Amino acid sequence: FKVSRVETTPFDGQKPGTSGLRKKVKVFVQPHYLQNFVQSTFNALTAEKVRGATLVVSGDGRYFSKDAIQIIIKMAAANGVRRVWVGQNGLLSTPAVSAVIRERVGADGSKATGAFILTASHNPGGPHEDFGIKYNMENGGPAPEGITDKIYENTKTIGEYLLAEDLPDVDISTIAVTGFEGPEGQFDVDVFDSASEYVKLMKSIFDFQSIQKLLSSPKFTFCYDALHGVAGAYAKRIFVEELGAQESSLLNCVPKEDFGGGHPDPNLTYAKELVARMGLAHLESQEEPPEFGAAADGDADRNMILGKRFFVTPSDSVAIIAANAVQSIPYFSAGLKGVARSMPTSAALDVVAKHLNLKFFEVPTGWKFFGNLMDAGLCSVCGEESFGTGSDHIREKDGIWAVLAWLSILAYKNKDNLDGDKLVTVEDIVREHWATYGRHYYTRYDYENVDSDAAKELMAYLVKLQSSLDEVNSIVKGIRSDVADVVHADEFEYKDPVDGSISKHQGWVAYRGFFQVYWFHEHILENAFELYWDIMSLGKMNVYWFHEHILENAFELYWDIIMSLGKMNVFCVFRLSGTGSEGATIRLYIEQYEKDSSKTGRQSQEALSPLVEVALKLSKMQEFTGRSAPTVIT
Ligand code: VG1
Ligand code: CO
Repeated sequence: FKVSRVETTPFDGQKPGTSGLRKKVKVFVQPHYLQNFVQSTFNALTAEKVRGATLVVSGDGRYFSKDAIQIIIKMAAANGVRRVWVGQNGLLSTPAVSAVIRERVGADGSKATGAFILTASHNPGGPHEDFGIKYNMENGGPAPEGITDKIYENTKTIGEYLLAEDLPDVDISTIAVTGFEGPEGQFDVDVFDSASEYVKLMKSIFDFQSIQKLLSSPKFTFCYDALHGVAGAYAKRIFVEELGAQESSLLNCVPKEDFGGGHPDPNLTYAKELVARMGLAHLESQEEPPEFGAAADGDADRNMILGKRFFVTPSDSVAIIAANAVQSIPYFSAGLKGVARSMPTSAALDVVAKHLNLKFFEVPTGWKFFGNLMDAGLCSVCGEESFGTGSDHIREKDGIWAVLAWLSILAYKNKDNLDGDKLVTVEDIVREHWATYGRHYYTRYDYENVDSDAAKELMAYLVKLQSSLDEVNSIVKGIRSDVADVVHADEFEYKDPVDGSISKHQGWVAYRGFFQVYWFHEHILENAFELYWDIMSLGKMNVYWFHEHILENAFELYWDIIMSLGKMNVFCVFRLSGTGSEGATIRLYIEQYEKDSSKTGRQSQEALSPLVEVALKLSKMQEFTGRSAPTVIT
């Protein structure tokens, strides 16, 4: 093949968001649009990551993926890439891409140094819906902000891209290696089985035999919904072929370009069929629901865990996995290196970290921030409130891994009980967890596709409010007298403890009940006040690291503060989504810790309604957005 230089001009708005560039398909199909982004990525990487390198290119199979793969192959060839690895039919889940980068060795001994993942994750697909692309690094994780910023800068000035125009389209439906001769030598496209690497990795982490025993017990019933995303390709291999589940326990497990017209987001709103099957919807005639149900998003990195007529919040899920990992999952038998969560995720994990004396980190939203901690050996299990859970086996969240983790816990808790009268259920495990650690009532309200300017104004209004807490509290008291004062509010800022990079404006957080803590600690430690303000100035959690060096007992003190009131007693968080493709999405996260085990059994919407009411009125949600209700509640 020959290499052509194609002239182009920049497009506005090619800034990667929380997880890559996501836009409507009609935007991506414009001539040069995808090409500009791909070339800008090549130009942002060091030469050895491109010339002579091995790249993975695949995704969740959504509409436009097949065309995009052929374009990227031709551009990779022209840019001097040596090999492109493609999952059969262009399918690889996001966690499988991460596993392939880290684990796969080509027939000639080659290893991949990066990947283009073609997905818009939980966003719908099809000609009128979303497409997306993101770049992952040699550790298998999403490109850090340093790289995504560079990519964005490049998109603003790009004038040409390289293309092997005469390279024929490669058949990606058949497993084979196809070689081509280019001006700089050989170029190969290696189409391989999408699942085998990933299945091998899962088998090395979990005790498949004990899970198989659980799944074959007549008392245990199971159901998995892939929402027509790429998870289907893995679910059949793992749950049915490896673990012996019935085929009929798989729902929507045939990957489709448009996800069957659905919204491939595993939550109580969009995973309708599963929710009904699990007895969580009010249907007239209802068969006995399965004991365990789970769903995945389009690219299979998210998970929703359900018990019979029971919803497990993602924030609880990661805490429960962390609390039980060492006993139940062979990969963790030597202990956890540490745990981490994103800022809006509830503090359920913090409490487990304290009890088990584990290193703990709080990072901004988005999986890229966990990678550094894992590479530095500081974190084994981590999660986000947005149905993302995972571990250091790869550098992405992992939907099927989370299901296998839960099945492992269930298998462990029932290991001597499979013939008994009653199995320990998902609900039993969660309630027992609350009884031990207390419960973090939690909810998230999403206002999707609101006017972008209105969303920015709302956030700016909140930032302005944070400097006049008296005003905030008079508003709060005017709404509900039973809600405690807000004692501090700020924008979350993160300093990466490994590379020192700083991420600002990561969401607006309001805290309650702080002064109590201060007064309490004043009596314990003279410099508590100082320390307390230092903690504030750095934004909650990553303080631990910092203060360890300043004050020996900072860690203890810090935990006392957290434990006495629960995560510095966060009340609400507002942030703007970075994954939407149209307008803006405002997310409101509400949390309340309840230590008293006699009070942990309430309905969460009811328990949180005073806080929700205050947060909505305080932010003037309806005034700014014109919305009287959220699009989705989780
Ligand atoms: C959302 C979630 C975030 C998650 C991100 C990518 O981002 O809130 O926790 O990491 O999606 O997940 P945002 O900026 O829209 O809130 V996925 O499965 O879409 O790759
Ligand atoms: Co996803």
